[in-house]
Amino acid sequence: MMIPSLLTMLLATTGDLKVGQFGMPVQASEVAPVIDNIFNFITWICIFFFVIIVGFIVFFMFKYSKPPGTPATSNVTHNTPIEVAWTVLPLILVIFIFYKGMDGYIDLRSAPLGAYEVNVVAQKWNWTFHYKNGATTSVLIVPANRPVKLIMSSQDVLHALFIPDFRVKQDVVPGRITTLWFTAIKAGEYDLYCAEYCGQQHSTMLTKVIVLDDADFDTRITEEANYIDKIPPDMLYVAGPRLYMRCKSCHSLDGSDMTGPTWQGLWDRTVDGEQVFTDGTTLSNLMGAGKLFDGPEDYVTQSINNPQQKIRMNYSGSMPTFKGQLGPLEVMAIIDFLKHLDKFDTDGNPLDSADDLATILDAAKAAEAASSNE
Ligand code: HEC
Ligand SMILES: [Cu+2]
Repeated sequence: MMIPSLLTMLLATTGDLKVGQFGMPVQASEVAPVIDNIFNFITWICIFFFVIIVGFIVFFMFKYSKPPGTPATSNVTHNTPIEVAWTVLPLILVIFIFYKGMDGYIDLRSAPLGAYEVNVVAQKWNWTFHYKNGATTSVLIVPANRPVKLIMSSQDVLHALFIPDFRVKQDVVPGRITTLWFTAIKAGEYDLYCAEYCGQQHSTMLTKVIVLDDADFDTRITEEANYIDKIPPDMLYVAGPRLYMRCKSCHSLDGSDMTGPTWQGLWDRTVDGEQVFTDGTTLSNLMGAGKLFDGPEDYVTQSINNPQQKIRMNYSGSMPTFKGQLGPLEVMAIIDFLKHLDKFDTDGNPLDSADDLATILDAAKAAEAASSNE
């Protein structure tokens, strides 16, 4: 019947979720079909009038074609019924479209009371999601079939949070709080993008929304809140790859220069105090008891919490602060990761499976379950 919907049906991959017409992705939120209906309605009106108008143009082109040189014969003045029809009918259509659009928009703007709230911080070039129980993640984890409200702000420039499968998008503006809400209807993984060009690595602001059923959600979010406490203290570096997700748009592990200096060899350089700063000072002269930096650990900590304090020669001061976003234990884990980079490949994957965070957390969970069963 309809070619576009047939095509999207053939391309559909996600279980029993309905796929939108005209190449739209799956409808994975409550509001998605509402948005699609009005979008489809407008598109079908366009197709309808396009076919009629272009059809008549082509038809008349042949029907009234005359040999060159024939004098024009038309003496049409005006036709009141036709003019009233082409004014009133579109007016009704447009008012209807406005009404549907406004109605949906008002719904989209006001989250229902009791929605599950997640605070969102956008910065160049990643997302951080903060939950009520203290958990912080770089993917958005939400419960299914329950309204979720995102309370969003930006640390630097204009970003926009966009979840195509949910049909929601909202600008994230520095110095302002914007909100967005949705109800996801099915457990699964969906893409989340930044939809506002926000600088060189804009395209890396791509992450996932993980929708979980209620019980799974509660367990997962509790685990997220205290995952770092579950890591044996002498192995904090295993949290490195996970934390590095927030840094990798600017820092490489393979020695290549990006917006920021590579982390390869960073620890050794820092211990030796080799770094030279834009004001001409050198780290070795600034480090030691009573000086600006207490030692290499303190230098890295201050570089994370107050990056503008000393800026490395030949780099810009474009690193955002992570103060308040990374807890003390997380900063320690990053330092430990820098000390143990030899245990990881240049993408940040552990070389030895014993250093895999997920494995360690699973083991900790199993041990906990075993001890509570006794
Ligand atoms: C938007 C890009 C960007 C992001 C994201 C970023 N940094 Fe940086 N970082 C820089 C730049 C640029 C510098 C060099 C200028 C300076 O010293 O502030 C830098 C410098 C550093 C330094 C000092 C490096 C040295 O060689 O002395 C450390 C440590 C550091 N960053 C850690 C982090 C950590 C940890 C994260 C993630 C939690 C992170 N950065 C995320 C851009 C970034
Ligand atoms: Cu962005």
